[in-house]
Amino acid sequence: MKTLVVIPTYNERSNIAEVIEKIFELNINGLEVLVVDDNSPDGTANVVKELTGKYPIKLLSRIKKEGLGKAYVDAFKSIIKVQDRPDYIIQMDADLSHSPKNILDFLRKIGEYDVVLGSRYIKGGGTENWDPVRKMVSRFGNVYAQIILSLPYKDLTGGFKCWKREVLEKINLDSLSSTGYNFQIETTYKAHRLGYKICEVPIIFTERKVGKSKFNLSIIWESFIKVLWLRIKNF
Ligand SMILES: Nc1nc2c(ncn2[C@@H]2O[C@H](COP(=O)(O)OP(=O)(O)OP(=O)(O)O)[C@@H](O)[C@H]2O)c(=O)[nH]1
Ligand SMILES: [Mg+2]
Repeated sequence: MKTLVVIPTYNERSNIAEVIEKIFELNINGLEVLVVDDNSPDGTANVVKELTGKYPIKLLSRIKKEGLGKAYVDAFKSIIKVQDRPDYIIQMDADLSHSPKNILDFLRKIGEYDVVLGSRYIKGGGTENWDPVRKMVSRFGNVYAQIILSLPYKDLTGGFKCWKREVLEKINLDSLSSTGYNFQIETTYKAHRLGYKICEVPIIFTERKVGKSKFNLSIIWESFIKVLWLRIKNF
């Protein structure tokens, strides 16, 4: 089975090498990495290029920063287009907030399910070193999306997920409108509506130690509006 770990990056020069090394330390057969970089001014792409001789890594370089959602859509489109397509696609942040070891948990479950969500809000999951405001925003955002969209999953905004390729082929990627983290809610919602089997596995999300957060108010605002819009469109 082939697994592709997709990592979006914007100014992650100080994190990207470590996360890639930790992923390959797991020695998972048939695993490759695709980094989607939005022309990071700090030269993240150069670090990735240097590692391509050592590990099976590909780099998708985008012209400019357009948000996490757009970066993932481009990556997914390029993945399902090629001949030698992966069976499983994992989404993961570059900043070491996601523990590479959880990839093993995802792969254990993905045979039985179509989508596996890394979840901070089920038993065994959690966050480390998050300030109380960030915790509250995340908790509220999840409960809000869960209620408005009638979804049974506890963590809808997380960015550590595993897909069977077929699901990404069935979701109309051009119909996804989220640029920020709402992308995570929107894709899970679409998979759920298509009837795919989704489960959650616990993860501990650790606040980034280096690099700058891209979290901002417009991301919260986008989610608030777009979740309502998704509901209205699908009544
Ligand atoms: N390609 C690309 N990657 C992005 C963009 N925005 C964020 N990312 C990446 O997406 C991942 C998640 O972004 P973060 O800034 O870590 O968001 P967060 O985890 O909610 O916030 P902090 O961990 O508090 O910084 C990281 O790997 C970022 O580098 C973007 O516009 N384009
Ligand atoms: Mg982060």
